[in-house]
Amino acid sequence: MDWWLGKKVCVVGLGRSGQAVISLLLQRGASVVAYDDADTPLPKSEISSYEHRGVGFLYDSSNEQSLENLDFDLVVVSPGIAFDHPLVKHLDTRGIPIWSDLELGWRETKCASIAVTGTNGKTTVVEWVDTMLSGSGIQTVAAGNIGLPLSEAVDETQDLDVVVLEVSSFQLERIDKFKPDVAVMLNLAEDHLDRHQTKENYIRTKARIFEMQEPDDNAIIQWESWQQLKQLNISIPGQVVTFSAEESLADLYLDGNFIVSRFPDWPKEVLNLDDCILEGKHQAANLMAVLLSGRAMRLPLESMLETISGIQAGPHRCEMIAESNGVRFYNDSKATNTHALCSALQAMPESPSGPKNIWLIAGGQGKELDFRRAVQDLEKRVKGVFLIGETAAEIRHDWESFVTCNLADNLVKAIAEAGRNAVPGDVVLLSPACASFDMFDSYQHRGEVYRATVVQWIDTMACG
Ligand code: UMA
Repeated sequence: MDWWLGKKVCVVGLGRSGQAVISLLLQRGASVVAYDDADTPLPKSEISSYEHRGVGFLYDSSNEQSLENLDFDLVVVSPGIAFDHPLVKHLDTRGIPIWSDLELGWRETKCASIAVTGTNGKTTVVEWVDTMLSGSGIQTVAAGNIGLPLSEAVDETQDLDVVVLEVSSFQLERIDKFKPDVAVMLNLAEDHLDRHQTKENYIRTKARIFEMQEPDDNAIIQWESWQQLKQLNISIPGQVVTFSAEESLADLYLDGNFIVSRFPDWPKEVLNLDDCILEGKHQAANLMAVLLSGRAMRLPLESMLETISGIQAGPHRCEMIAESNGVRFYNDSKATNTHALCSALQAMPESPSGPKNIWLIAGGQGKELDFRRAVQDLEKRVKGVFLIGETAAEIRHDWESFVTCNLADNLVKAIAEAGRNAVPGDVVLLSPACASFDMFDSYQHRGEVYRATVVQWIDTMACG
């Protein structure tokens, strides 16, 4: 606490994380100056309330002279602030330390931490680890990219045993001493190239989750991701354990329907997936990461299995939302990249007449990803595609040689077209492979609109 007294901190970004960071810093006695590129990032009343609490606001970051007069001990950036943001870059060249909200929150956290990163499945694994730990009597909270900024959860951590963190590549860009007791890396596929430019940059940033770990710390990593790190000569200082849905050299792997272990103190067949309510190899891999997190926390296997058997996929993740005349409608709005789309296509139920039974709705805001990576799964599973949003034309260009692609004006029309084409045994799947922000507030909003529109469309068909 004393360390913060009189320290001058610049907080960049006034979204949920920025505001949590300001509150934490004020509580610690630091003096805060805030900056946001938006003209009105907050309502006037909230700005006044911050000013009353002593927060200064920097309104013009383009004036070089006024920037020269700025003197800070520290800058804390929100995840949405890119590495090359002009103000942050300027403060960086002056040698001022720059932390992400994650670094600040972690330094102030009073309990152990499990941090989960990777391209797809992070939120799911964080939720399941949180459920499993709570089910075993461990006091925990889920925070980070999942929605609750770590800085907002800091006070709570003094009464907790462990905080389970979803960690994004954006947050890992500006860490310094961040060292989770258990670091988990799931799959690594192309994502956020609009921010990181190359897949290599993206992987290197993700790998920073292990960077400060010591030999006693636990590093849990998907086997295939580990190979990708090795190819880039990135080593992991902690104790590595691996899992894989494909490779039997991993410590936990998939053999048919069984999760199988190579640990001498665990049974060979750890879990029969028929006893779970989950579909797809990607969910099996997520379960393995959860089991290994529990193992790192020294939970007895029996108590883990008790909670895990009841676990279900969360909303917007390959979620069946309706069935009408033998057609099943799935909401996979959480799929914001090509890799997640492929996992969904592989996980969808097949029709008795064969695997090609999916009417896919995709498209949205792009992240400079390569949509062609999905063509193999599209050819195998998809009857037709309805494309929406900013990327519709680009995706049609990449896919039309492999599958019939139609442009739709919006999600409502895409659902109506897909529904009209579907026959009993078919699946209508929303799995956009894109961010949602061109048409919706978030992936959750997109999923809710999909759900409501599907229900309405089915009702109209039933009446009409
Ligand atoms: N801003 C600027 N300049 C910029 C960019 C943003 O001034 O160049 C300002 C905006 O005007 C806005 C504020 O920054 O006022 C928004 O900050 P932010 O984008 O960091 O968003 P937060 O509300 O703080 O939410 C962040 C995460 N957002 C991002 O990573 C983009 C949330 O993850 C996270 O849940 C939240 O912190 C709590 O930890 C969202 C996300 O989309 C869900 N994450 C990406 C993903 O999952 O793919 C990584």
